[in-house]
Amino acid sequence: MSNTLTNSASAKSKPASKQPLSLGELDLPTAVRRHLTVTLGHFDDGQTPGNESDQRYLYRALAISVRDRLVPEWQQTLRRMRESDDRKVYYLSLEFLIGRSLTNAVQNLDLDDETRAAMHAYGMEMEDVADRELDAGLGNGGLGRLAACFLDSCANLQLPVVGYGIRYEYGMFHQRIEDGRQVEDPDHWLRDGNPWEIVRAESSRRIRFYGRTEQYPNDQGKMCQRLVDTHDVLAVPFDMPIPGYRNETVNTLRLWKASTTDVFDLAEFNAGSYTEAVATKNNAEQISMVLYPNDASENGKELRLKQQYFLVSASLQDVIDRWVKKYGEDFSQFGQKNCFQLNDTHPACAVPELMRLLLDEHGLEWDEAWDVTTRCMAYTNHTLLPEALERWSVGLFSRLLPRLLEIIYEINARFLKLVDQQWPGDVGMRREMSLIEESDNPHIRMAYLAIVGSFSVNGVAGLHTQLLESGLFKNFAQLWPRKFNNKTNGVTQRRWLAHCNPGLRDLLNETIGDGWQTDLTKIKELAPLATDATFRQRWQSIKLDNKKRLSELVAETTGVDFDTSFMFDVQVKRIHEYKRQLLNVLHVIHLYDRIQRGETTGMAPRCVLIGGKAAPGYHVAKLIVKLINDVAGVVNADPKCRDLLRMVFFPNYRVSSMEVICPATELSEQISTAGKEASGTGNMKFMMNGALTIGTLDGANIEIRENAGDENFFLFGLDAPEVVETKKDYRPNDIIAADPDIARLMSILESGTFNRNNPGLYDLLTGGLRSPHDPWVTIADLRSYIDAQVEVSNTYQDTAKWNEMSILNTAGSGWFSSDRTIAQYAQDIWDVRALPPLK
Ligand code: B1N
Repeated sequence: MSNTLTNSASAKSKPASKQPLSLGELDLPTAVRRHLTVTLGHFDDGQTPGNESDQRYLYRALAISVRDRLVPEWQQTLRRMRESDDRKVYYLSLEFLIGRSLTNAVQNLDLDDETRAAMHAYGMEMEDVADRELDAGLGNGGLGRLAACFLDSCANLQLPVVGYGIRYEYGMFHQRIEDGRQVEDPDHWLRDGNPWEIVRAESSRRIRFYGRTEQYPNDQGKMCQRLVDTHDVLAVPFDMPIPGYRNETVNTLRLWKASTTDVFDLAEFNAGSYTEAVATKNNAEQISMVLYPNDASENGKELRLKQQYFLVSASLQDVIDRWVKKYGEDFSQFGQKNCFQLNDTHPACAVPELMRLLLDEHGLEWDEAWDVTTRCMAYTNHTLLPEALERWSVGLFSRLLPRLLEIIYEINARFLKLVDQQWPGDVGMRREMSLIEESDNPHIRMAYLAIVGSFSVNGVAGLHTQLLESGLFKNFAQLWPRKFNNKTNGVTQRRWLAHCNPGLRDLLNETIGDGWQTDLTKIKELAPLATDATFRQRWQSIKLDNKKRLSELVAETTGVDFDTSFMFDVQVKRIHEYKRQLLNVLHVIHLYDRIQRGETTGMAPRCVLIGGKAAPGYHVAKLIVKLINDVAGVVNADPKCRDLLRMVFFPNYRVSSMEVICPATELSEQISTAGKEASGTGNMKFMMNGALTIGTLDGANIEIRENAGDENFFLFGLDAPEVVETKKDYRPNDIIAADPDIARLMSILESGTFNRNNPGLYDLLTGGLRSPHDPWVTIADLRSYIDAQVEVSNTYQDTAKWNEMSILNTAGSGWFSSDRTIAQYAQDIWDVRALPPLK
């Protein structure tokens, strides 16, 4: 048998580099068999893979075979990038929450049928093989998943965008529940190898830490700065393909791994400490070892700052190196031709680092360098929570990054002159706006650094941007009103509808065509069908199938039986006080109380599912996890609840679990304290999949309600200004005493119903709820929440009505495609267009 890998006569006559690379043209079954046997050295007997380990081999063989198909388009796209003189964008992010790649590639390459058939030959379903892939969990939550959705949309729109991140050896920890408590296990996601990455050692970069700056005269006698006595680390790039949707475009996510520079400490080496010298390798590799598992809170650790600088310096060097190779040392157009989008302040060191590279390594003058820098940096803010605003101690900074600190001081000095021009003599304003927060232990305000160094500052939902402009960044918005803009988040409908909900995908394709997969505004064509009884029937039966799938997963992972005739009521997101999982639990306790008292008329049976990870050091969040598990334990064991209520804590919530959860959800819980959730993106995934939302006027909920129609959204609670007002005279104990339902549910919680053997266990939580200083004003919203849940219950029992509202939610979700969000970034901020095809 001849194939393209063996040397044919004609191939011999061509130079090797001109021979066609046709590995990707092998039919899929042949490719899989070849990789299974040759590449992986696994079973060559063609027998059905029986055990899990065999299936993992099959997964890998399939993944490599699919990757082979991506490679030619990937190379083409890289060439299109290189040959284009148009502006390019670099999305700098400490997090990319990719999840699985196989099914995404299969879908985007239109290989579904072929793959299915190839797996059948092994007696396997494609889905079961795909299930063997470990999630790439290189992110905490919304911010990291947003970065992944953005890359998908950029590839879909064929935009010249490269993602830059860190190749963490250990991603987001694995969560296990033991005696109702969260236990963290390391996530060694690379243990079986990663078929989706290609290492490019030849493009490694040197990153320099510590040391000191020194003045020296350059060739022209000009005094310049340089760093000496640094401790260096190598950044090695690993590239991952980001396939566009059936458009012959494959973009790149470049992830940096830290490694030793291989230049051993010679003194130590010669002193015979060979092993010690080799062991320094370990030290260098710490930098990319583990993702910090804190969502929306900073921690001030030196290693985290090292990670940030490591990412930023490697990526900027990479871009500048390519620039110099193409255009030489002329940087006059660099700002017009490049744009760096900073995903929160985590990569904000990019501002002083680009300055350093331009000043110290490429000889630009300050004004020129500043002009270039402020033309190409753009900053996205993702949170208003004060505890998440990054500040780095000047002491730490001066040790780790001495030259960067000098540059930051200079940026600040010049900036404060501008402040003085705007507000002459106003020392209070200088203090407030300074990049340095003065105290005994001064800190650098990274958000201010990012604002001063960027030409664009954006929030992630309408309300969030308004609050930034009127609150947190008020002075800056006054100084530079045109810098500020809103870009409401979105999610990719290809993963979060087409892939995760194949039943609904097929129904949509059949009724409105498949154009929505690349243009979600088309989904509004569904709206007229909301009143069509047969269509509603089909809609409902798809939901039921999805509920069955989730119910099986719940049974497998928790042993709890989720009755698919009940309403599926879901809250999945990081566990955080501001997200108010406690409010949800209080409502469940209220239902439990009603059931105990036999007051169940009008109550729609529910399965309540809560999932999410707590930051390992966040004590209160971990206690909330314990409470959820304890309440679930009591509810599920109570025969009186049997026909009306079930509850689970879903363990180890991650991207691949959301792919099963969101298509099955009927009620989406988006119940944060108004003004606290910057946007939310889970809310959008649920809406797309036909869930109705019960929510506050917070983040993107406001826009969800506008797009679904007020009548198709269960609104409750205080709005953001009312929360501020309420806090001035907040007396939760009075509210509890005055409302019998609330008084009763609190007394059930406080009497030890859920902690029989552990009195006082929840005092911290109940004390918080009763405190006049509770920042989340949970009790203030409880009555309104309970009432809205009654509304939900009543509506659910009118099946036709519920389905109509569900259809209208999906039909209204067109605005929430990340394709729309990215088109806005491309237009308003980046000023970039689609890559032209190769000439
Ligand atoms: O970013 C998401 C938003 O939809 C969410 O509302 C918002 O909470 C989330 C420090 C964060 N904000 N800040 C973070 C993550 C990791 C970390 O170390 C902060 N995450 C958000 C997307 O815009």
